[in-house]
Amino acid sequence: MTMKIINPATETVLADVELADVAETDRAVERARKAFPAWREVSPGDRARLLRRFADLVDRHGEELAELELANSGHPIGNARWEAGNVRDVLHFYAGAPERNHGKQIPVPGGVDITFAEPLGVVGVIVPWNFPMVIMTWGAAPALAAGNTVIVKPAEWTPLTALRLAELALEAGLPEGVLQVLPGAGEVAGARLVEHPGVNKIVFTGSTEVGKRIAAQAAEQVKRVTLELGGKSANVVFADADIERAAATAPSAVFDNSGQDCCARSRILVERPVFEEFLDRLVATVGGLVVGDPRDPGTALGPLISAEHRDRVASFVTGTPRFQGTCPDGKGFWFPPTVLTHESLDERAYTEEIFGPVVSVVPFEGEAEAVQIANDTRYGLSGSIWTRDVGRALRVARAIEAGNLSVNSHSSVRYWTPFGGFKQSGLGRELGPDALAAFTETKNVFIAH
Ligand code: TXE
Repeated sequence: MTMKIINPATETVLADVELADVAETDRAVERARKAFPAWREVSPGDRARLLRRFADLVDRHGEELAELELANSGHPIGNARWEAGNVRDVLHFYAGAPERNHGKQIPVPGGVDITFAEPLGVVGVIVPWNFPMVIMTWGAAPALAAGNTVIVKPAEWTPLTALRLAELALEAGLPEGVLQVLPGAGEVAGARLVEHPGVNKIVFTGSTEVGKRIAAQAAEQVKRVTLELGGKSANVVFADADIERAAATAPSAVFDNSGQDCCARSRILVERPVFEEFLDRLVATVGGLVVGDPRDPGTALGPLISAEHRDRVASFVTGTPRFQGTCPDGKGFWFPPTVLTHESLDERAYTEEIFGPVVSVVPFEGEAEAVQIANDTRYGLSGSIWTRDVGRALRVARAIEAGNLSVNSHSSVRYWTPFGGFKQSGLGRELGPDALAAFTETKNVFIAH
């Protein structure tokens, strides 16, 4: 079976991509298993060099990768360039790991006790369509650095940058079978990777619903999983904050990538005395956002990934929005940036992850209520706190149940710091030095004198 890959801004067909069936998935696992013993024995220096060479090739082909992502995913060119740079940086960061992935020697009586960090074997990385090359690399780079072989299953809609990265990996000299990209349907190739006993770990980024199913299936074999799931993060603005800056930056925190971002701060909680002022400023900023051709450097929002997704996003906007911007007519899966206020916090648009350019703005009274509303969700991925009071910033940051918080900023992704969710937003952490531990098994060996 093949799948037509569509440019979401123009609806033109970019490619026909073959989808792997169960037999092809099994062959990929066999290749990965075969490549594993030699890959784990590659000396740390050589493994580091290969990953650096891969990173250098990504750097050299950065513009090409950015343009490919722009075409396949509709990301504005500036964002797509950032993504290509992030892939390079993450590869460089983990290229530094093999030479530093030391075990431990712990003093014990009667002998020597050594702790090894062993690679797991074959790692399946199941990737969503919102940041295809970035999320692939967050899983693949530390897994490879730790000595595992990797099979990436990109999302059905967005396999093109992943396939190009696989070619660059081969060109860099990674041995055949060490990094494979296997386009396929989630329920076929994805599900097979999860159930295949030859796959030792699954890294999954996607919806909470599929993530739960994967965790349950993996549990049957006690297969290791890392899960990055949905979010409905809060951006909490206190009355003492720099309101002008908070309102000017809030839109990018939710509308970046047209809201198709698990870290999107899609609930803005504003302290009552500044609620109206904040809302007016927010609407003014949102009104100035350009939605359109992703090739234009002035574009803030590109299209959504597909017609189905656009219709799903639209289904959340039922009443009259407080504000709705404009977007192109005609071809392309467009949706305008939309600001909602709510009569009741039980409304679906407020409680569920929309994954589109729609933001809810809600008033609160005082610190305790801010924390209560922020935590009143099954999710816990990210969030922002705006205040000039350092004590309050720390109290609220400690009280919010989320993995990545920022104070007077919306920055939550740096490749050298840990990233991941509380509650139903995920399990385990990616990025940073700790991610390596997610791709190794600790083994302790005692040798008697
Ligand atoms: O995700 P899926 P979808 C959220 C967001 C979005 C919603 C649906 O709210 O609107 O999920 O998106 C593969 N076994 N996020 O339907 O289905 C699938 O092929 C194994 C948040 O696209 O979870 C794809 O590669 N794999 C999120 C990947 O899982 C399976 C990013 C994600 O697809 C599978 C994306 C199965 N049974 C969506 N079923 C985030 N955390 O950023 C599907 N897949």
